[in-house]
Amino acid sequence: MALIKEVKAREVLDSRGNPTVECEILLEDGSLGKAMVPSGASTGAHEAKELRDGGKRYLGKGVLNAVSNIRKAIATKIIGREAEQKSLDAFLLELDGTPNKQKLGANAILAVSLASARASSASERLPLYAYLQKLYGSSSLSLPVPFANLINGSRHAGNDLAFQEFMIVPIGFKHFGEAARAIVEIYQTLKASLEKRLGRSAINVGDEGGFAPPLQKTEEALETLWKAVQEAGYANQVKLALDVAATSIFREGMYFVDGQTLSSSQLQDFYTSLLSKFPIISIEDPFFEEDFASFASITKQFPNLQVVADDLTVTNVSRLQQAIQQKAGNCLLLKVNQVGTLSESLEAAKLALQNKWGVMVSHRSGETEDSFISDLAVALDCRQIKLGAPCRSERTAKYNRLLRIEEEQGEAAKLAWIR
Ligand code: 2PG
Ligand code: MG
Repeated sequence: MALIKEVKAREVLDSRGNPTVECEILLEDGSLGKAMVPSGASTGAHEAKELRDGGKRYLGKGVLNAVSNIRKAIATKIIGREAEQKSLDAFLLELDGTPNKQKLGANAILAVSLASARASSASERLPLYAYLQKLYGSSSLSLPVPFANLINGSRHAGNDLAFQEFMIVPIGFKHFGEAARAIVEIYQTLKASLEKRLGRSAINVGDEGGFAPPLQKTEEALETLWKAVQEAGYANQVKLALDVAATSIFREGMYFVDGQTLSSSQLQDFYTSLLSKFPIISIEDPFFEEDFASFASITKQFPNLQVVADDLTVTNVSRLQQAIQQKAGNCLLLKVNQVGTLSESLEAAKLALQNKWGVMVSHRSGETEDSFISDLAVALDCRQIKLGAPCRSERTAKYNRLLRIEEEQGEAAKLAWIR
């Protein structure tokens, strides 16, 4: 295994125009790896700490301290070490020494962790997904079913929708390319129908490239979305999914939805009614991030529903263990920057899959052109990825990477749905 020769870091910009960290690692055999770190808006309280500079520069959002931590505290200690992922990540944790990576910053640590993985894949002359597959130890690869967020609400948009993400899930296809095509055709059909009905301002897009129309009610958004699916001719091959991001609508024990104030059991009734009207197969973060009991209740009530834990579990093994024990959900949302190293993300995925939970690899609302997560989803063989609308380059970067992987895999490429 090659030794680390050089480590560079810099401040670059993410898709919301905020600074983020980029790291480059050069190995002694000449292999180079580069990675950029994403950033959330509806972040979970238990996520690893993203270090921001504060002060006036970039309205407090600069990441020069994180960059300097890579250049000084980290680079000096890892140059000359082997780029072996597990031991490197463990060493980074040790260097930081805090439970939530607040000393060096999860953004600094993750940039190094991912850049090193890329450098190692180059060193082994493997495509990133094949290197990650080896690292993770999965016996097969697959192209993931893309969860495409076509209507944005809540903290990702300037409209009044209470729920954050209204997604389509193309489950009836053999190839990723066909699924991507269906998503695009539905997206364009939705665009035309929104413009016709609500005017041009309805086709402005939110943070994840989905439309942010001036709709108020959850049902209205679902109806509009489902009509577009039907109109585009895909009703038999496409289902719907939600990310409620319920912590964003939770205050003092109650949920604020569509002009109503709901208790958790009333919110569960609301989901029951939505499930009876629309072909929804997956709901993410249906309740507040500490409410394991309500997650367990909805998981029990709807055995065929995928209940995805995001802010609840934050890609963290001990939070996930708690959720598994309490049967609070049945699918882990996996976001590498929630936990801050590649190795910890892989451990979380392993724990989920061993316990018959699903795993959905996910982007963040603040993204970059880095498509690492596409390779990761293929490598884990987890069969699901959340990557926003097929619009805006930080989103299409992930779709396009998957299209390239599918081409590279040829006949061996398979797109499969698990539930
Ligand atoms: C989520 C994500 C990504 P954010 O809640 O799942 O869609 O949003 O990155 O803002 O946390
Ligand atoms: Mg979420």
